[in-house]
Amino acid sequence: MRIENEYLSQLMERVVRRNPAEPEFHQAVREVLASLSPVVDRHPEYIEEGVMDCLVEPERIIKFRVPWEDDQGKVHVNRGFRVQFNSAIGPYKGGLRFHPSVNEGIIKFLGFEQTFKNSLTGLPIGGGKGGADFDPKGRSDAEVMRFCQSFMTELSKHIGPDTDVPAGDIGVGSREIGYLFGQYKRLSNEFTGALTGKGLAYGGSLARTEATGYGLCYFADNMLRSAGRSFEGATVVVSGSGNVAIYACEKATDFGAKVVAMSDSGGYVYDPDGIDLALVKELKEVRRARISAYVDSRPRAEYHAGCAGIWQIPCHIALPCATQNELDEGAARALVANGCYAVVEGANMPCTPQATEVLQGAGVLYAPSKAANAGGVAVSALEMSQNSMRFYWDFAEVDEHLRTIMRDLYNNVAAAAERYGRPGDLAAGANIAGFLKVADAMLAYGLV
Ligand code: NDP
Ligand code: 2IT
Repeated sequence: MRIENEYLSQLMERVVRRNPAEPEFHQAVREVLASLSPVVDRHPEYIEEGVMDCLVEPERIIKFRVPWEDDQGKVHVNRGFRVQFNSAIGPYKGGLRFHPSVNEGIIKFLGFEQTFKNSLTGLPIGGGKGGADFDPKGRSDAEVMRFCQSFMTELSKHIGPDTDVPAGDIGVGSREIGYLFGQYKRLSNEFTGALTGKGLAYGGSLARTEATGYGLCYFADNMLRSAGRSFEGATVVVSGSGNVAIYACEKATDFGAKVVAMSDSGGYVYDPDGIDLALVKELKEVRRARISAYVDSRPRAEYHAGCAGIWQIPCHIALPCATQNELDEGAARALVANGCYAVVEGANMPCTPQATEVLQGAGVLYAPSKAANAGGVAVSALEMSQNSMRFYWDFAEVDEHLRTIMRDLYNNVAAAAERYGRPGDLAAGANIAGFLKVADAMLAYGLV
């Protein structure tokens, strides 16, 4: 991906040099800088005032040891991170990921993306991300609790309702948030909204569980309609079977689509009759089982080991909702060849740059993650509002806010693309619109 502006191109070289061995971070920064060339050409003050240099450097990185004891009394030591990327427009906000693949570069890419995503929601939240290289798979509840308590013992020193408000991401769902919040409350001796995604019994918001997947489909619905299409009657493939994938499947089905495939890191299921979502929820949310168990109760469905094959299934709309770089160039070519007309990113950065190029080159409607999956963090911000008010809205009210936020977000992104000479390029539009608000706040502060 070429960065036209000379200064930004050199800045990119510095980013690569100063952050060695962090390919995901380089990928995320390059993609943003490539679309900001027309902006800085028109507004050189963003370069002259140091905004661009500050933007690619996290305000703070916290890195810590997380010792914990398993059920046999054996001690394990994991690595914990919190990257507080940018607080120009609000307290740092973003999820925590527990997965063995987590490292500083991954958290930096996620924190960088989060800054623009949070700006796009229109709500007052800055960008942050955290996590640990801990693998919750196969661990007992007691082990997960001890890990979360140890993790929060350090993290609690750095967060707070007006400073930094973490939430869930891969491997961090309602169980983990419960343990983390319980420990935060105990250490701080305060009941404040320092985390979101909380359970409904202790300060959570209705519709937060559904928000990322529902918001994804609300965004997609706006995008599809503007192109004279809709979910109605469409065949959809969803990768992943976690929080985002499940509620994307639910809303796409509500909108009249048939979802025929879902996956996990072991493989994918193809169900020609349409995915039985109640069964997926039972397997994933209750039993924490593998997706392969789906075919035990659905004899017409097929299980295939390995994730990549899911993109070979013919579909009209693809919703990658598992992880970064899960959809590569070959997968994009297969989607195009099979008549896919929309790819809407539920996961963060699920398409490789080459895949995005193939999709956009073929005229596929492409919705980048920082716009399309912003519904989750948007409802997290609404959870913060409700916590501050010490009040709750009902499901319909939160859902209505979410619909409005995703509609406005789509319009804002499409308009920014148009304004900067890239009509229809929602990836450029998202980068530009997300950037402008953050950059103008940074300009207003002077050098900080
Ligand atoms: P979950 O942990 O609930 O689910 C993750 C799903 O993706 C699981 O099915 C998991 O399979 C699969 N997966 C994870 N890693 C890999 C991998 N390396 N290869 C293949 N499959 C993998 O996470 P979420 O649903 O919350 O998150 C999914 C994506 O959405 C992530 O990119 C996340 O950053 C993004 N996101 C999440 C938001 C949220 O509110 N939760 C908001 C916005 C974006 P397995 O169980 O086998 O590991
Ligand atoms: O990537 C994301 O936007 C999230 N994991 C949700 C973050 C949040 O603070 O709700």
